[in-house]
Amino acid sequence: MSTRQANKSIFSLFVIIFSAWVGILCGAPVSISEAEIVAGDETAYVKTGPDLKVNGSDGPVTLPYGSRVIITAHVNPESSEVGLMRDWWVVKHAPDGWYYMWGTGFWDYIPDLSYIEPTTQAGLGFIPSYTLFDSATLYDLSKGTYTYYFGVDFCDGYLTDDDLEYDSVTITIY
Ligand SMILES: [Ca+2]
Repeated sequence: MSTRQANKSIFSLFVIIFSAWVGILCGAPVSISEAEIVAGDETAYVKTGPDLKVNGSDGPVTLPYGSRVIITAHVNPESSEVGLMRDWWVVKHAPDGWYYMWGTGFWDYIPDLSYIEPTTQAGLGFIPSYTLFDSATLYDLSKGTYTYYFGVDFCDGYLTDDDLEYDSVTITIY
């Protein structure tokens, strides 16, 4: 299993755990196989769903400290999905833990993914490129490994595997 696949699996595992938690609260059945399908469907998903890149690459990327790092998000929804309301999730796992993005460019530390809130709730549309992070205008990433996640799912304020599509990119600073 590659690092990318492993990281996606970790994220899926959190989705499964969180889905189970939501399912318990809502009394809804939870299908683990659905999350596994999402995790294993990267090719189709990348073409039509959210996409993340670091310095234009799908990664993983390894760079020395002080290198310029630009992380961009793209969305290419299927035509049948344009306009559908979705929760939009932007999350990163940094060396010191999990963060989610709220508003534009503000990150909040969270103890685990059960504290996550949607970055926004909006209809799906085509986004050619949106800069989530640029070290030239913000700060240099400290040494360590970071994995950024960007995804959309059914619009209910919770991160579940309902219609979940996401991408991730990993960057290591040494
Ligand atoms: Ca949701």
